Amino acid sequence: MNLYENLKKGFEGSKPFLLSPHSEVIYNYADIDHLSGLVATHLVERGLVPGDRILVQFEKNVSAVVLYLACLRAGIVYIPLNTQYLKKELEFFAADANPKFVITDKKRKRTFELFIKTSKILVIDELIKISEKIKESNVNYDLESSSSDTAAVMLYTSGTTGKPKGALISHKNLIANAQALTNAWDWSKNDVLLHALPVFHVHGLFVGLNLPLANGSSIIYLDKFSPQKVVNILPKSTVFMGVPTYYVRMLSESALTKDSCKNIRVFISGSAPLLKKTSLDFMEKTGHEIVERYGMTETGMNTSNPFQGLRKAGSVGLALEGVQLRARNESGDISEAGEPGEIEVRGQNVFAGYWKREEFRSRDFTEDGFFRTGDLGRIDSEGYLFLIGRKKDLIISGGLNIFPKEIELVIDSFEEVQESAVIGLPHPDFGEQVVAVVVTEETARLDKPMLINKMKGEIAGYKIPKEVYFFDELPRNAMGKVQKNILREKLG
Ligand code: MCA
Ligand code: AMP
Repeated sequence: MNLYENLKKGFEGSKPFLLSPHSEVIYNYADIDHLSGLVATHLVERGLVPGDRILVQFEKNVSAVVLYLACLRAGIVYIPLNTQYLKKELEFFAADANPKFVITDKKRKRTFELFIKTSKILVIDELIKISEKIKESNVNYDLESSSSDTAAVMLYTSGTTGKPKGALISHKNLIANAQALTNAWDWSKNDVLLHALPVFHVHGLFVGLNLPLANGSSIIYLDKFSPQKVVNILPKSTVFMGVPTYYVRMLSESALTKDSCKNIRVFISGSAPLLKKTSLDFMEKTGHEIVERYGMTETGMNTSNPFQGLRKAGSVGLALEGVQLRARNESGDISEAGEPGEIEVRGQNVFAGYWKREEFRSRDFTEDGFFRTGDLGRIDSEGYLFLIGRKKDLIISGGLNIFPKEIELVIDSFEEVQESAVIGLPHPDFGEQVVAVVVTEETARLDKPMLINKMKGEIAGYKIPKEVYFFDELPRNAMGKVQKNILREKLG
C-alpha cells in the first residue's frame, strides 16, 4: 500500500478536512479525494510516470495539500522548496533533482524561466483549473499503486560542505511515522489541528498533514503563522504544533489565557530546542505543559515526551514506537545510560539515503543500519533523551536550518573578503541567530550594511547574518582550524 491508500482508510466523505480560519469548510474528505484524483489523473495524462520528480515552490495555500496528495497517488516524487529560496539556490535544486515538471506560482514563473531548460513549468492555479475540467468518468482514482518502498517525497537538507542533499523519504517511512505519532499523542478523528507551519518541511508537511489525514480529523489551515490569529483560533482547536519561536511570540499576546486554551488537548513543539523559560511561562499563562519532541528530515519524528506519563523537563522524550535509539561516545563505543554521545537512530521511519549520494552511505549510516544524526545527547536509564549539542556545524533559526559553510562560501566569494566564520548565537525570538565574523582584504572598505546588501539577492533572507563583526584575524588552533568556540565565547 502506498501512503495515500493508507491514509484513505480513515477518510469519511462528509467530514470536514480543511477549514478556513473562519471555520468555513474548504474541502471535506470526499472533496479532497476527488480533487487529488483529478490532479493525479491530469499529471499522468501529461506523461508523468511513477518515480518522476516534480519541484514545487509557491506560497502556502490549500492547493499545496491537493498537489502533495495527487503526487502520492500517482507515485510522483514531490520536492517542495522553501518559498524564501532565490534564483541561485533554485538553480542548484533544479540541476540536482532534474525534475520533469516545476510547479510554481505566477510571481515565480519568470525566475524559473531564466534557467529551466528541459523541465516543463506549470502555474499551480492553472494546473488545478485544467484538472477540474477532466470528465468525472475519466478520473482515475486507482492509479497504478507504487510500492511502499519507493520515494514519496524528496526533501533537501543542507550539508556540511555547503551543498544541500536530497533526502529520499519513502511511503513506508511516512506510514510508520504517522502510526507511531497517532499512538504517542492519542490522536483521534475528533481532533482539530490548528496548522500554521509552512508545508515544505517535515514538521508542517508530514506531522501537520499526514497525522490528521491518517485519522480522518480536521485542520484549520492558516497560510502563515501569526501569533494573534493563532491565539484567536485556539478555542476552536484541540491540537497546536509549532517551532519554539511560535510559542515565544504567542506569549506576547494578551488573549493567550487558560480560558482561550481550554479546548486544547495538547501543544507540541519541535525542530529546535524549547527554552525552559518559554516552557515555564507558557505553563503559567495557559496551564499547559508543552510536549517537546525531536525529529529530523532524514528520520521524521524519533522521540516525544509522553502524552500520558512523565514529561521530563529539558528532555525530548522517549523513542517512538518502532524507533531504536542509542548514543555513541567519543571513543566510538555505545554509551552507557546517561553518558553523552552522538545519537544514532534506526527504524521504519529512517530514510533510505540521499539522492545521487549512494557512495557516502557508509559515512551516514553505521554498519548495522543506524543513521548518524550529528546531534549530541544522553539517554537516561529510563530511556529519556536529552539533547545537549550538535556535532554538525549547524544553526537553527526560527526552526529553519542554516549551515554556516554555505554562508561562509557566499561571504568569501566577495572580493573585499579574505575569510569569514559564521556562528550561531542566542536570539530571544529565533532561538539562534546567524552571526558573521569577517576578515577583509587590507585595502578593502566593507561595513555591515554593505555586506548585507551584497548578500541579499544571493541567498534566502533567513540565512542572512543578523550581526556582522570585523576582525583582523580568525582564532585558529595548532592544526589551522578556525576555533568557533572562541568566537562564540567572545561574542555571545
Ligand atoms: C524569516 N526571517 C527569518 C526567519 N524567517 N530570519 C531568521 N530565521 C527565520 N526562521 C526573516 C526574513 O528573511 C525577513 O528578513 C524577516 O525575517 C521577516 O520575514 P517574514 O517571512 O515576515 O518572517 P516571519 O513570518 O516572522 O517568519 C518567522 C517564522 C518562520 C514564523 C519563525 O520562519 C517559520 O514559520 N518558521 C518555521 C520553520 C519550520 O517549519 N521549521 C520546521 C523544519 P528581511 O526583513 O531582512 O527580508 S522541519 C525540522 O526542523 C525537523 C524535521 C523537525 O524536527 O521538525
Ligand atoms: P532538519 O535537518 O531541518 O530536519 O533539522 C533537524 C535537526 O533539528 C535535528 O538534527 C536537531 O538538531 C534539531 N531538532 C529537532 N527537534 C529538536 C528539538 N526538540 N530540540 C532540539 N533540537 C531539535
